[in-house]
Amino acid sequence: MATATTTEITFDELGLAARNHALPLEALRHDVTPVGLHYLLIHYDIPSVDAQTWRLEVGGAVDRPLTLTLADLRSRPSRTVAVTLECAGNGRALLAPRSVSQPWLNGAVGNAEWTGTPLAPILEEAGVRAEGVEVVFRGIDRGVQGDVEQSYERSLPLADALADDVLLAYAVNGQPLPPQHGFPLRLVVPGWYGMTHVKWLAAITVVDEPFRGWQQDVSYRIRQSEDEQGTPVTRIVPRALMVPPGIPDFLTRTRIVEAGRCELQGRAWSGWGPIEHVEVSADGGETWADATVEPGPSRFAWSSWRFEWDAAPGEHVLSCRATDATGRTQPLDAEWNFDGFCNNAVQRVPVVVRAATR
Ligand SMILES: Nc1nc2c(c(=O)[nH]1)N[C@H]1C(S)=C(S)[C@@H](COP(=O)(O)O)O[C@H]1N2
Ligand SMILES: [Mo]
Repeated sequence: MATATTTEITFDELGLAARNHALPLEALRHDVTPVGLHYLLIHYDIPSVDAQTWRLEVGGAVDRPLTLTLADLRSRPSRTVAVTLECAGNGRALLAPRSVSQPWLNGAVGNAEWTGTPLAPILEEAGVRAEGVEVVFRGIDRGVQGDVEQSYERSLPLADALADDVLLAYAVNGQPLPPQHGFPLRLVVPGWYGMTHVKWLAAITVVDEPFRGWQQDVSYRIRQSEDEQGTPVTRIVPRALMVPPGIPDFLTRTRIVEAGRCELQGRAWSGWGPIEHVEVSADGGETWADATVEPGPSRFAWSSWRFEWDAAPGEHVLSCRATDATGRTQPLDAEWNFDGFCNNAVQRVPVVVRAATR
């Protein structure tokens, strides 16, 4: 990935942004994100898959390779779980200098109900051999990235792949997966950044040495320069976002709010531990006060928060900050890295409060 030399967004970035949309922040109001409002990230093209001829191949270092149809998967025990998914590149465009890629501001998130069948029993049926160390998940989609032609592929250490909450999902919010979210089958790994949740799954392969594919070994690593090996991106670091209050200015999205009591609300999540508290600042991060937090329906679904703000006339910058049970929290200023991953610096929402008209 290249680093941008100007602050202006390029046409390449605009093209990516127009294909891969964010969650409109007002949609944080929905407990479960309606499918069309959930963010999207598609590296290459959305495959068009015939469910009749599609098969999932489970193989590699296993005793009994399996070939499964969609009907086979649907006839297995099913589970539905609410999971907050966030792209590891969320916040990338707010870094300076920024890496030239999908230029997310902060809306690359959604909270959906995924239905599928647990992965662990399938791996057990296939019989993972003693030499198996990782499991590689391959999507049908192909493209070129970093000058390398590739299928979209990511791996998980065996222990993480065998975790009880990892699903092979064929439905979202009670409907078959739509093409853009991975029809007919995707991986769901609660708590991990989006790149782990491989869509359009074609093959699951147990390997006897760490996977060195491009999306594993070159990308999705926190590094300060291109030559550095860096450390892998795994679980989601905490973030809180607010429903932008009042009404927006069309172009700048600056919020216009009437003076007086203003109820702020939003969501907060972390892949490392439950959200312990959310704080709100109305002075750009100088002073903070606690919001009321209500946990979500499952461990990896976002929590809700509320805060009564006494809006005084004038210009303000609103921020919110989440802290999880491990003590992880959000910085005021972004922590820069070469590819622009995991930027969970606090949201800044400029608001103009005008004297009440009534
Ligand atoms: N096969 C495949 N799986 C994929 C991707 C992809 O391009 N191809 N993108 C990944 C990334 S980077 C993210 S953030 C999530 C986005 O999931 P969504 O579009 O369903 O929100 O899917 C992941 N799974
Ligand atoms: Mo992503």
